[in-house]
Amino acid sequence: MHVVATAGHVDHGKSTLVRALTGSDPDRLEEEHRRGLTIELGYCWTTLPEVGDVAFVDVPGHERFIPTMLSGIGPVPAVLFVVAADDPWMPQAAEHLAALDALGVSRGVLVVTRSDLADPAAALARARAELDRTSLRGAPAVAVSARTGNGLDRLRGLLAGMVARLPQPSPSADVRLWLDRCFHVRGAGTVVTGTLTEGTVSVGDSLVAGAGARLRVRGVQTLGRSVQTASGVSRVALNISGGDVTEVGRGGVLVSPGRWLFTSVVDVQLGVDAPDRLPGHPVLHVGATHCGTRSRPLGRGLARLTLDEPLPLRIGDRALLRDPGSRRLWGVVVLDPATPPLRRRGAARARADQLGELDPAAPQLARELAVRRVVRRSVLQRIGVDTSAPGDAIVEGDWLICPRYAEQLREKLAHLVAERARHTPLDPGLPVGALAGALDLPEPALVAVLVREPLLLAGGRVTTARAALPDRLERALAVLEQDLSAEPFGAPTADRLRELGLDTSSVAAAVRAGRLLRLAEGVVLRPGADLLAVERLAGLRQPFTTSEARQLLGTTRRVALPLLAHLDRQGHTRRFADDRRGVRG
Ligand SMILES: Nc1nc2c(ncn2[C@@H]2O[C@H](COP(=O)(O)OP(=O)(O)O)[C@@H](O)[C@H]2O)c(=O)[nH]1
Ligand SMILES: [Mg+2]
Repeated sequence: MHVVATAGHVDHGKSTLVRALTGSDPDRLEEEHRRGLTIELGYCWTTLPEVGDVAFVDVPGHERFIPTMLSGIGPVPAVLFVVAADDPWMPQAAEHLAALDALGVSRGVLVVTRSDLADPAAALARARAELDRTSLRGAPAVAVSARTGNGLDRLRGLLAGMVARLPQPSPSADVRLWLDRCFHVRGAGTVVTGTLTEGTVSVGDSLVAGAGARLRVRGVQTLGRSVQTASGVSRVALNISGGDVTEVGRGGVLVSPGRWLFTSVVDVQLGVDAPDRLPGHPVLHVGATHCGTRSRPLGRGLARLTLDEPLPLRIGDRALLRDPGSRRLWGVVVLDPATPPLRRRGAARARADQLGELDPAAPQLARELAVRRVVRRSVLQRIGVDTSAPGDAIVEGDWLICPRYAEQLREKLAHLVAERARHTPLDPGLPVGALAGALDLPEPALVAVLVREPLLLAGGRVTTARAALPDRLERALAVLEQDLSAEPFGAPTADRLRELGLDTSSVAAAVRAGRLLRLAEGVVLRPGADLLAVERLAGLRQPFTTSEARQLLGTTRRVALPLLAHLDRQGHTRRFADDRRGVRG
């Protein structure tokens, strides 16, 4: 299916043209008939040879219904621009065209209708000139009469040609359905309608409205027929149920669960036609909805908008800002729906520099990371960044760190740890939690993943492996290491430690620095001795007794008992009820 919206001044013949093309009346309301005026959006459809179903969203042309008109064209990328042959170029034609231009709508057909009433040449020339100044430049044009039917076949041909060239949306895309109508049907419950631009909705699906409200799709209709499933582009009517169904209404939005970020603060690029001084409270029109905003200029055609209500927005979304007072409107493109706060002086200027690096048409992970530095992968996905190929980014759980920023963090980390070692050589190293705070990282695990030689992580602290210990301690450790390389499980006795000048606090410092492995009070081996023990014990007949282990490792019970207990704790060995053990794996 294809969906095309109408546009043009009131009374220029839009609804009549849709009726002539489809055979049904887009004006459904009694009031619309009485006043001869479209008030609500109307929907009709027809079938064109070669291209299939084409649905029309017929919009009101009257100046009072501009928000409704914008909700009609918001999600629809193609337009039937209608002007009357017997009338001059009119204000709402200009206003509609400005809106289409601001939204970047480039697919359309220009129709000069009512051409049985006047020669269409002048109206055509004027409209042509107006369209050629906008995103609709070069749109094909035709003169018709809805009354006599003249030109309608040619119009059908142009329409078919236009919709055949529309991009094919992906049926697997995340669903975001802007609701343009909502009503209650006796027996069925709540029904909402909208233009599904991409993705697929099926009976039984869960959808989310706003922050958290979960709904179930009980029925799907498209073009008046009940279907199991509908994919964009489609006009759909959904019968929905669920606890929060009363929260849903016209101007609402239904989205795939977990795939969208509802945001209240967005940074946007302003169209070239934006006024130098933005009004403080422009109205944002996006999809089929609109909401109040507060605007803050960031400089160079960029602004931060704070929305009155959170909306599911993605990078690259096109929207309109409108000043209801002056009726001016201009386009915006969403650059960032997951913004950092601007607290410090000069933050807005720095932010503008960052935003200048981003490409809303094709967001790239590397650039997004360069700007955001540390960000959740799930957030990037929700705002429309493909994170499937993280490249040389640092990945830790859901977090991604920009590789260049990671280098800066590593330098800072090394500096902090070196400073600490200089100030308190007997108690070097810093806990990862404190380092996360100092480096402004959201989680200690992100510190751990940055640790690289010569730093090392031991017992939740980051230390420097060598050099950080005082010379006296280094010399003692060198002797001890020699002892232990000859007898890896011959832990030094209390006498030997005393002889080397290694008191309790020196031993503790060496353990913290990762230079000794502590098994129990006063029982230390070289780091890695535990893994060496596992390797040797695996060669024993399993399970083995404590005494078999002690003999194999050539050590005493003073060492063997805490060593085996350590291996149990580390999960290398398993202890059975009879006190024998087996090596795991
Ligand atoms: N003679 C003639 N009248 C038309 C034609 N198209 C529309 N009209 C009349 O123009 C008036 C406005 O039409 P309508 O479709 O409601 O305009 P809309 O406000 O743009 O939807 C109605 O009285 C129509 O009957 C046409 O091709 N020829
Ligand atoms: Mg109408």
